[in-house]
Parts: sequence; C-alpha cells; structure tokens
Amino acid sequence: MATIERAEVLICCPGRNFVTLRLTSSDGVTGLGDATLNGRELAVASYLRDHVAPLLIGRDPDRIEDTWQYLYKGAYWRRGPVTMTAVAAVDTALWDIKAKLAGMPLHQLLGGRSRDGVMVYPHASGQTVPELLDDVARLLDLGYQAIRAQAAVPGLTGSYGVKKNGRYEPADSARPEEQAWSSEAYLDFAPRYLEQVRQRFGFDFHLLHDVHHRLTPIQAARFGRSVEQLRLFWMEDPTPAEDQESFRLIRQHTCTPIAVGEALTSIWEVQHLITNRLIDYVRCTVVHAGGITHLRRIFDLADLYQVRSGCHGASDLSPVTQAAACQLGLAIPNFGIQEHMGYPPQTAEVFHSGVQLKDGCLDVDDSPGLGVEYDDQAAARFADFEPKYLPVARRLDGSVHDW
Ligand code: KDG
Ligand code: MG
Repeated sequence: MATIERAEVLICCPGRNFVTLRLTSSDGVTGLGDATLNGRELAVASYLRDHVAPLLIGRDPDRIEDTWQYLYKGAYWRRGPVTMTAVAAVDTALWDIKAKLAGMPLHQLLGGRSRDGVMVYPHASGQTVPELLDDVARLLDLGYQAIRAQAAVPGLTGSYGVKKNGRYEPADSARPEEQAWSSEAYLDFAPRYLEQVRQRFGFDFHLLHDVHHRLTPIQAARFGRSVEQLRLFWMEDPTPAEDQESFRLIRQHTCTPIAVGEALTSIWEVQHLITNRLIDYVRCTVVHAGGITHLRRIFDLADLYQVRSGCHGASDLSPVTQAAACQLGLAIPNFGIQEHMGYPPQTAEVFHSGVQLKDGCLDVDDSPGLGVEYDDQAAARFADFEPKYLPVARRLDGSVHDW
C-alpha cells in the first residue's frame, strides 16, 4: 500500500496571495489542492500545517472518501470556511494523485465528459456607464457567450466589482478599505445601466449581475422584478444567505433566476435553498466547499431539483481550483456556467495549467490529474505573503453593511 509521505503548505504571492497544499505519496506522485481563503489565508495554512498534515502522514492516499469523513467528522468542529477550505485542499490533492496514477484527466474518473467545454462568464465593469459598455463590447469581441456587468453607483465609493486602473481585485489593501454604500441609490441606478447594456448589445448573449449580498429580501424582490424584461441569466447573491428561508419572499415576487453559494461551505448551507427550489444556480466551489467529493454531492442534490452549477471563479481562487472546477464541470450533468475572472500575469509563472479558453468556454488538456503543475523556482520569486483584506461597506449613516 502506498502512503502519504509528505504534506507541504506552500504560500506564494504571484500578483496576489495563494495557499496551496502539495501531497506526495510514497510512490512519488504529487497532488495539489488550493487552500486560499481570501483575507484569512494564514488561518487555513496553520489549520493544515499544524492540525491536518501530521494526521495525513502514513495514510492511504487511495482512500479519498474515508479521508474526507475522517477530517470532517473526526475534527468534531464542523463546517465553516477555514475547516472546509482545509478539507477541500486535502480532497483535491488526493483526487489529483488518483487521476495521475490512473493516467487520466480527472473528469474521466468522475464519469467522463458530459460536454465539450464549460461556458464561462468574465467580468465587464466601469466607473461610468460608457466605460462599462466599452468593456462589454471588448468581451463580446473576444467571443464570450456570457458576461457579468457591474458599474459604479454615482456618488458612492462602495460599488462591488468595478475595475480600478484597469483591474479588479476584491482584496487590495493592507487594512480593509471602508466604502460608502446606499442600497436606495443602487436600486435606482443598476436596473438602468443593465437596460443600457441590453439596448446596445441585444439579447444574443447571457447577461449576469452580482448584487453581492447588498439588499434586503424585499429590496431584492423589487430589483429582480425591475429587471425581468432584461432576461438576466441570474442575479447573484441578492441578499445574505444565512437565512435561507428569506429567499422565498424574493421567489414569490420575481422570475429573475437566482444564484447563491460562493460564501457557503457545505451541503447543509444550501440544502433548504435547493430542496425548496429557492434558487436556480448553486455557486459553491471546490476550494471553499470541501473539495471535489463534497461539491459533487452538492451538485448531485441540486440536480434532483433542477438547480444547476455556477461555480465561483474569482481571482482569489487559485488556478488549482479553476482546473478542478473545470474538470468537475465537464463531467456533471447539471453544469450551468463557470465564473472566469482571470489572474494577474505573474500567476501563470507559478501555476502551469492545462486549462484553455476557446469560444467562451474553458477546457482542459489531456494531462493526467488536474493538469496543473506548481513551479517551486518561480514561487521562490514571489515568496513574500502580502496581507490584503476585502473592503468593509458602511451605510451613509456610518453603520456597517454587508459587503
Ligand atoms: O473574496 C471574495 C471574492 O471572491 C468575491 O467578492 C467575488 O463576489 C465575487 C464573485 O462573484 O466573484
Ligand atoms: Mg459574487
């Protein structure tokens, strides 16, 4: 029997911070797992290094399900982003090893291809509406079939998802930037710029929008209703999802499809949403929802209720997650769409990935496993961790709002 011989937690900052777990088996096969939790990176690194790595040494790398149960149930303290990211990293690395040993890209082990590629959506954004419209035009020219559109609400510093100096990076300051937010101003403005996108570019592509947890359920219901004629592919995170039942109110008022899950970490946090048909897309992804093993379970539950996948794919999820999500998206029957934000150029120096983009879809090459290699020499050039935090939103009266 082979055993897990080495468990390394690798931290690098090629344009942004990434935490990676690398497992090596006694027969010399390595597997990678993403362990990046934006703004709380070192908590997961310590969880893995101090509490998980010592337990893995000597275990059978073949026993993926058993290792998942051992780490999840064995810790007693369940769920939550730190735990689930750590479990995900181990799980993903073990699937990488298993598929490499089988000599197959991972999707073959998951049942083989259900589709030729996974449709993605990139981000269009603008500090002004003309800037947003130019960005949409640019992405359509590049052949994307789906685009997310976000514009800065005039007079507010706290609009989610808008590029600054040509790039959008959610966590970009050494202390959380405090931003001003007004849901009323947003509700007045956002439907109008989304309408301008449809007026200028028509309906031959999928249009998405991320509300980023900013509205109350009744506000979200109003927003969804006000954009119905624009036929959005989805409105994402219309209200915070801790209270899963609150989505029923939104549902009762609008047929704009709803996507939720990027900040949710387990099947239990989406169970009510899925089984009560309160959402259309589940956005959990490999790194924060327990890896391939657990995400597959979530998608299988979702399939019973005609809920499709829509994996989170921001730049704070490393190319290891991108490849893993792509392998899973190729295989599952109920794939919906995959977010594709891209990375700073330096990231590709460290993560050599076989994921390719063609005609608005991602695909993998024939490399066995996930198809990603970690370049230690390149990583050494980007070795310094840079503390970076997501912003905090405050209402105009100074109180803290959901960011
Ligand atoms: O770390 C948080 C980001 O990943 C998140 O704000 C991005 O909402 C997001 C998205 O849809 O990509
Ligand atoms: Mg989002």
